[in-house]
Amino acid sequence: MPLETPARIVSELTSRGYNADREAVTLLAGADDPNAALDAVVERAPDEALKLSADHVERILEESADGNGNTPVSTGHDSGNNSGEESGSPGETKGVGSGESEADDRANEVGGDDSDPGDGLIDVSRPEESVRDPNLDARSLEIEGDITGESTGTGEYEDFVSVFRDRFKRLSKQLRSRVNARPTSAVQSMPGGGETAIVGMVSDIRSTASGHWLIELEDTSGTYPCLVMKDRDFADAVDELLHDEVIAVEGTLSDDNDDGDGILFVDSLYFPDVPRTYKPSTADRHVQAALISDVHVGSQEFMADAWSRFADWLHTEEAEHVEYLLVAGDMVEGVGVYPDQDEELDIIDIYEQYEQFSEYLKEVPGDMEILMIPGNHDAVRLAEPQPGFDEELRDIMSVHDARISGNPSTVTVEGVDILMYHGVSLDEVIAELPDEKANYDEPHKAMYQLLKKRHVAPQFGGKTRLAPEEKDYLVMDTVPDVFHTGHVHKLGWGKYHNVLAVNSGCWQEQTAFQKSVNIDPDAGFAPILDLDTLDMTVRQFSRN
Ligand code: D5M
Ligand code: FE
Ligand code: ZN
Repeated sequence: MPLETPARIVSELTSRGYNADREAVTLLAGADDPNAALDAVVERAPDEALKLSADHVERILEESADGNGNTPVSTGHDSGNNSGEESGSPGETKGVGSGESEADDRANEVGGDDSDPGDGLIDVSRPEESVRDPNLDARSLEIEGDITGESTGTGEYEDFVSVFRDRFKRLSKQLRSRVNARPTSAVQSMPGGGETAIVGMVSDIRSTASGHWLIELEDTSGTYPCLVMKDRDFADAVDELLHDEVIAVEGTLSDDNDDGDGILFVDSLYFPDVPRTYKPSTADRHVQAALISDVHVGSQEFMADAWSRFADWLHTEEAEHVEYLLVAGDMVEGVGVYPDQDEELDIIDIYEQYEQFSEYLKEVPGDMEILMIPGNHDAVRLAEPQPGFDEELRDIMSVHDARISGNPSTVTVEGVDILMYHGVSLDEVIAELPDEKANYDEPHKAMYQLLKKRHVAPQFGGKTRLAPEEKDYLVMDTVPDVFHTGHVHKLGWGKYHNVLAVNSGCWQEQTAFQKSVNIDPDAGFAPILDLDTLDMTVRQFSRN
């Protein structure tokens, strides 16, 4: 097998039972004959060594250059060896500024910038410069809100009651500080014409014959009908409502209220929302994270070349600060996820799919901190929250000590809270809301809606399956600094009340189904996040 790229060298070394530090890999990639160099290096590795050092590689290369070794290997000083097919030149897109507007959208600015010289190319003539020297002590990655091992749900009716009670309790707490709400049972006996507020879960939304909106709000004591007149300036907020989300309304009770069939005329409507003044936390040093998802290994449309170019780029000096890799689900294509999916499978066994995924993961630099959560194609329960993979799959994916957590999870990376959620509910938000509020071309706008509702999957009973648990893992108790999703296979990012929302695209070309419904995926891009500034750069590894 040809060994022109660092990624292939890493994978070859791993298959022979070795890891190597980044500098060692770069040196091998720059050798005149990387195959021979690798053989020599492995053959003469110290007995106890599991990780090959740059010193060791350098020694072997020098010896052979001196004529002492019997294999013709040396560091290359021309660019002939390493600029083969696989070393692409990823385009860089414009970064997102730290705009203060509510929706600082920068979607669809992606496009390869071919004039960017040497972008992503491994410069074999200066191998020592493409060496990274990560400060491992400065790293930190903590996980919160992980359902894995905590699931108590039995699927019984009582569990649905408790999960909805918990959702209501926690989201109503966020709203109660803003309105002076009374329970619906108390509102019922208030005199007509009075003012009050209600915090409730949306149980029904209907338009009336005259074009007004009737919203039924439910709390733990009952339900109450609330009327939003069509000419009110907040009437278009009704378009954003989903069933089962928790909101607050303030208004005036109808004159006949204490007759028993009163109604609240709504004067204002509140979402739990993110405060406009929210100040995200940032890392104390310049360090970056690659936010990706939807790799779909095992699918005939998985883009192996783009992936390898991405992995190669991670080995370059340009990527030396990319120390974290966060994967928001759909590692593999899975089996039986959608009708007729098997016709497009490259690997039909789910375990083999994970084994192959793991091979691709090996191409990534060994020093990176990796965190993965499952998606709807992965081999865990479909209902959310999804626990992280079982032991058998963890074993298969143990490459580079990757960490695994449930969907959703909040991961705090050097002080930055990143809420990772695969994103199945985005399909629902996009289907239910008007186009300008949520659409596939601007997936971050649908994410803004989830932030506004402070819940990653508000609506029950639609596309998103919910597993009833004692507590609702899908509520956003605290505001994340970054919200990272995938699933819709579209790239888009922007800031909502200073929170960066990123949907990360995919590594799978358009499938037959996607073609039939006109989904045009953004495939082969890697959004790179500066953890110290929360600025974003998107790199393209696909060729178009
Ligand atoms: O889903 C990728 C995107 O495509 C996501 O928006 C759902 C949609 N999708 C893909 N296949 C189907 C089928 N067969 N029915 C409905 N929606 C579909 P992913 O789950 O990552 O493949
Ligand atoms: Fe996917
Ligand atoms: Zn998905």
